[in-house]
Amino acid sequence: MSPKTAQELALPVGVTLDRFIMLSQSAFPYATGELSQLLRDIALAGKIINREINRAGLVDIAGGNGTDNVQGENQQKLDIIANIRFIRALKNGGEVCAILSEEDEDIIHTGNDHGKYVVAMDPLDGSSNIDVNVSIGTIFSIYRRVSPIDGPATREDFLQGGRKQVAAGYILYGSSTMLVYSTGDGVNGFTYDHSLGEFILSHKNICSPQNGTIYSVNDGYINDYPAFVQQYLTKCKEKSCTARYIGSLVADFHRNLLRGGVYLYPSTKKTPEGKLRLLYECYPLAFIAEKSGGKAIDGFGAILDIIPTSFHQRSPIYLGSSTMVDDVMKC
Ligand code: FDP
Repeated sequence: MSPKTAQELALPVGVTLDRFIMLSQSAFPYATGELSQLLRDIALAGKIINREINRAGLVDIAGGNGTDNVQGENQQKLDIIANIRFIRALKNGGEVCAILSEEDEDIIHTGNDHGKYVVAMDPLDGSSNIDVNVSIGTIFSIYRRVSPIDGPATREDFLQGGRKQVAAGYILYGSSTMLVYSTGDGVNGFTYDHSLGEFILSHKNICSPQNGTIYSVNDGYINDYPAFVQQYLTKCKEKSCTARYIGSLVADFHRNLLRGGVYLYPSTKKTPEGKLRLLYECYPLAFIAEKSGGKAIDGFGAILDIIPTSFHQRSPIYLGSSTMVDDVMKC
């Protein structure tokens, strides 16, 4: 066996998230560093939640808490923990004046009225998968506030519309933990290295495949879907496309983003407005989809063009590879 070179013995670790954020910021001479700090705060919260999730089977933090959230859904203990962890990290960071969370009815004021940003988030998405050790995620969306600095944040800060997001992303707690985000200029993915406690750039400039073969939908509700969706799904089956549905939005979206595919959550008879929440599920993932070259629609037009009217409003969504989303639209 030939001896390894010094380079082979000590392979570079790669670019850490911190370094990447710093390098990206230096490309904008007038950047103040506040958005950079905010992204670091989100990464920190993600690391803490990752730790909690990893020991969920060992300590009493798995399972339902016996309470309902604002949507009337059963809260899992980890939903509550993730919510608290995120709010605390964003409050301590100081850049965010207010937060909107899936778990809370109204705006959460952080007390940092000088903060320029507001964050809408789903701290732990796919909660029905927590107990069975299946991938779950965090989704976040960042806006520059429109209300005057040094006063309290207002509804308008959160109801600006998806095109006004300055950054968005998700953290996937899967076979490895990944942070994927965009500040509008490309989409980048970072894998968490537990031993270093750092997110390392692993997926540079992610480009959504233009087409794919995967369709992700809850097939059990097919009879409740609108006719055009039933028609599209019949076509997928005729073409022997691959059905993949984890039932965890971040995981399903992430797989399709890397492999090529479409995720569908249409309106149903039970949920005529769709199930997924516009502000902290649809907008951020639509932002990532578009910035990576994919598409996201509600069946009529782009998700990002929907004018929001309330914090917890829902929307049908079809998102992923552009050709596949176009095909849904054609139906
Ligand atoms: P969950 O209810 O487990 O939180 O956002 C809600 C969500 O999960 C998505 O993550 C997931 O894609 C979808 O709902 C699953 O809904 P169905 O069980 O109705 O398919």
